[in-house]
Amino acid sequence: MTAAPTSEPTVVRAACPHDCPDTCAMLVTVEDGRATEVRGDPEHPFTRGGLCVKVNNYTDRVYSEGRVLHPLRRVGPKGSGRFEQISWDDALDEIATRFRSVIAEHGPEAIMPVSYLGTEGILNGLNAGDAFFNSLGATISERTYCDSGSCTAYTMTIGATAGIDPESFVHSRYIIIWACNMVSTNLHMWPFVAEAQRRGAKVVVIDPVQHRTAKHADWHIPIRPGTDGALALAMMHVIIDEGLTDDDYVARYTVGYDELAERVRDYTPEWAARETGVPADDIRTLAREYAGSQPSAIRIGVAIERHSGGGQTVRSIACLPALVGAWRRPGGGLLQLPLWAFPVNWGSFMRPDLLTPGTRVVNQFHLGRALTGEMDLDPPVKAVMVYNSNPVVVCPEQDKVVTGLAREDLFTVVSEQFLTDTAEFADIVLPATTQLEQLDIMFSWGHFYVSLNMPAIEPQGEAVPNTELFRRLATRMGMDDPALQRTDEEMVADAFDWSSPAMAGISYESLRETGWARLNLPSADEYAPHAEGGFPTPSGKCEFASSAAAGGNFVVPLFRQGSNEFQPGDPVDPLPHYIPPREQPDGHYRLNLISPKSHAYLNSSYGNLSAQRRVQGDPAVTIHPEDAEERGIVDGQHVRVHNDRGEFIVVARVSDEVSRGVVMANMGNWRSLSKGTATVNAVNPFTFADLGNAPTFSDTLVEVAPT
Ligand SMILES: Nc1nc2c(c(=O)[nH]1)N[C@H]1C(S)=C(S)[C@@H](COP(=O)(O)OP(=O)(O)OC[C@H]3O[C@@H](n4cnc5c(=O)[nH]c(N)nc54)[C@H](O)[C@@H]3O)O[C@H]1N2
Ligand SMILES: Nc1nc2c(c(=O)[nH]1)N[C@H]1C(S)=C(S)[C@@H](COP(=O)(O)OP(=O)(O)OC[C@H]3O[C@@H](n4cnc5c(=O)[nH]c(N)nc54)[C@H](O)[C@@H]3O)O[C@H]1N2
Ligand code: SF4
Ligand SMILES: [Mo]
Repeated sequence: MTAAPTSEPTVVRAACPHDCPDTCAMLVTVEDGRATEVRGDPEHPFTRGGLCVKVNNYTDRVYSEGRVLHPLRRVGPKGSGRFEQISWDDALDEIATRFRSVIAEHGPEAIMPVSYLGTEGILNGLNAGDAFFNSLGATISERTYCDSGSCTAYTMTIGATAGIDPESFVHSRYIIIWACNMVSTNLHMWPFVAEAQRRGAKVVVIDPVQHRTAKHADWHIPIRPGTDGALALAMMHVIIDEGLTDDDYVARYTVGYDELAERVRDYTPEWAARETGVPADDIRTLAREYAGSQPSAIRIGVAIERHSGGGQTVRSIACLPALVGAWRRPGGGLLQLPLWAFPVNWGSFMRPDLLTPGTRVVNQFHLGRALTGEMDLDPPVKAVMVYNSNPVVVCPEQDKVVTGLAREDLFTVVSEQFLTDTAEFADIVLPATTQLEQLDIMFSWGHFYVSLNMPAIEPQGEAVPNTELFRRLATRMGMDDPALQRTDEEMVADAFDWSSPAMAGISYESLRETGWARLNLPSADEYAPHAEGGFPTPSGKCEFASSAAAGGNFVVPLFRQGSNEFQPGDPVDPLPHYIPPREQPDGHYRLNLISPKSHAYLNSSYGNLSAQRRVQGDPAVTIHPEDAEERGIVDGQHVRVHNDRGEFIVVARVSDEVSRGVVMANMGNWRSLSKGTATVNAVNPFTFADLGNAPTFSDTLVEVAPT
C-alpha cells in the first residue's frame, strides 16, 4: 500500500441544503479529499458560527454506512428492501423501457413525479425535475405541503412582500411568535428575539404546546389547535372597539376598513374564548398590548395553516399589523417568508412553457388514494418517480400510501441518499449526492442572504446530483430539448435575475469569494418596507377586503410543478372570517392530535441516524396528566393512537406541557424504526384547508389507549 498523498486542509464555503428557514452558511474542512468537519460561518450575521443538532455532524451523514452509493434493483417482494447493485446504464435502460411502455399503453399522465424539498437549492431542489416531467407530459404534481395556504392568504392581503427583516426584530417592542417552535425550527432567529427581550420587549408565544420556545417567552398562551382565527378576529374586535387603531395608517394605506369593522363586530372576546380556550380577559390584554407597544411584530410558523380554516386564519393575522400601524418602523409588521425578497428566476426551472396544456394535476396529499385506485384516475398511475421526498413518512393517509406503493403493477423509481421507508418500496433506487458533493445556489425563507454552495468533495460512489439525474434520464428517453441539458454552471447563471436591484453588487464570481451576500436592501436598522404602504397588492395597500379573493381560491405557482399560472377555484369571501376545525370532539375521538417537527430531525431526514435519534428519543405522544389518568395511561408505557384512518404505537409522555384535550406526536420518525408498522401520518387526513390546498395535520381527532 502506498501512503495517501497529504496536503494542507482546505476550507470550502457551503450552505446548508435543508428545508429550514435558517439556510446556514457552512465552512467545510477538507483534508486529502475527505470532508473532516462542517461548522457555521462565524462571519455570517444570521448563522453566527453555529449550526444545529441536525447538521453539526453532517459529515456523518455524508459518510454514513447507510448511504445509497450505487443504483439498485429490487430482488425481493415489494417493500422488502432487498436489492441488488446494478450499473447506471442498466438502471437507466430499465427506467426508460418501463416509462416508454407505460406511455405507450396509458399515456404519459400515467407517470407521476413525487417530490418535495429534501434539498432546497435552486438547482437540485423543488423544481429539479420540472422541465423533464413537463416535457414528458407526466401528471402535474401539486406540492402544497408547506405554507401554500399561508401564501395564498398572505398574498391576498398584503401581497408577495418579504415582510419584516428577521434581524429587525431587535427593534420590536412586542413580539408574538404564533405557531412556531422557533428554538427547534428556526433556531438562528432566536438571538434576535432574545436581544429584543433584553431591550425590554415582551415575547408572547401562542401555541398548544409549552415547548422550548414557549419556555423562554414572557407569556405563553395555550390555544386549542385550529382556532387561531378566532383569536385574531377577536383581537381586531378589541382594537377597533377600543379605538386602538392607527387611523392615519388605516386611512392612507389600507382598503376595506369599514367592512372589516362591521365584520369583526360579532367576533367578541367572549365568543373567541369559547372557541380557543383562551380567557376573554387575556384576549383583551393581548390586543391592547399588541396595539399599544409599537413597533410590534408577529412571526407566524408554518403550522398556523394546518387546519380547515388555516387560510382565513392567516388572512386575519395579516390584517393586524396595518390596523395598528406596526409597519411604520423597523421591527414592526409580520414575518412569514422572506423568500419573496429573492429575485429567483423560477420560470427557468419550472418551465411552464414545456407543459402540455390541460395536463392533469394530482395533489400529493392524495398520493395514497391515487395509488390505491380510490381516486379513480384515468389513466391510473402506473409509474411514480420519487426524489427529494419521503412520502411514506410525510404524506397523510400513510396506510394508503403504503398499500399503493406495494402494488405489483406499479413501477417505482426512488432517487435517495438513504434507503428510506419510501425507497424500500422502489423497483429501482438511484444514488443521490449530499450537499458536500454538489454545486448549488440558495435563497432563504428565513433571512435576506443569498448563498452559494461549492462542492467540497467528489461524489461518493456513483451518486449524482438531481441535476445530473434528470440530464441522464432525458438523454436516455431521447428528449433533446437543450433546456434538459444545461450544465450546473449554466443553471447557476440562470438562477437569479442578476440585474434586479436586490442583486446589485452580487454575482457568481463575488459569491465564489464570499460564499454569501445580503440582498441589496436597506439595513435591518432601517428596513421598514411598508412604512408608507407600498404593498405589492393590486391596490398597493393592505387589503382588509381582498380584491384577489374575488378571483377565487388559488395555489401560488411555487407549489405546483412547472406551472406558473394561477388556477382560480371557488370565489372566496373578501373579508376575513372564522372557519372552525372540521373535526369536533365526539363520542369516539376526543383528543386533538398535532404533529409538529422533531427537534433533532429535519422532517424525516436524520430519523435514521444514531446521533440524532439519541437526542430525539423514542417516538412518543405527549398527553395531559388528566387525559392520561382517565384512560389508564402512565408515563413511559406504549400506547395506541388511533382513529378511523389508522393507528400508530408510541411511548406515552404524560405532561402538562400540552393542554387537556390536546396530544402531540412529532413527525419525522421512520416507520421501519418504529414499534408497529406506522407513524403519525397514519391518522392524518388528506383533506385540504380552505385556501391554497394546504394540509390539515392539526385538524385531527384521535383516541389514545394503552396497548
Ligand atoms: N428541528 C427541525 N427544524 C425544522 C424542521 C424539522 O423537521 N425539524 N422542518 C422545517 C420545515 S419544512 C418547516 S415547514 C418549519 C416549520 O416550523 P414551525 O413553523 O415551527 O412548525 P412546526 O414545528 O410544525 O409547528 C410549530 C408549532 O405550531 C404548533 N401548532 C400546531 N398546530 C397549531 C395550531 O393550530 N395553532 C397554533 N397556534 N399552534 C399550532 C405546534 O405545537 C408547534 O409547536 O421548520 C423547519 N425547521
Ligand atoms: N404530520 C405531519 N406531516 C408533515 C408535516 C408536519 O408538520 N406534520 N410537515 C410537512 C412539511 S412542512 C414538509 S416541508 C414536508 C417535508 O417532506 P419532505 O420534503 O419529503 O421531507 P423529508 O422527510 O426530509 O424527505 C426528503 C428526502 O429527500 C432526500 N434527499 C435529500 N437531498 C436529496 C437530493 O439532493 N436528492 C435526492 N434525490 N434526494 C434527496 C432525503 O434523504 C429525504 O429522505 O412534510 C410535511 N408532512
Ligand atoms: S437545518 Fe437549519 S439550523 Fe440546521 S444547519 Fe441547516 S439551516 Fe442551519
Ligand atoms: Mo415545511
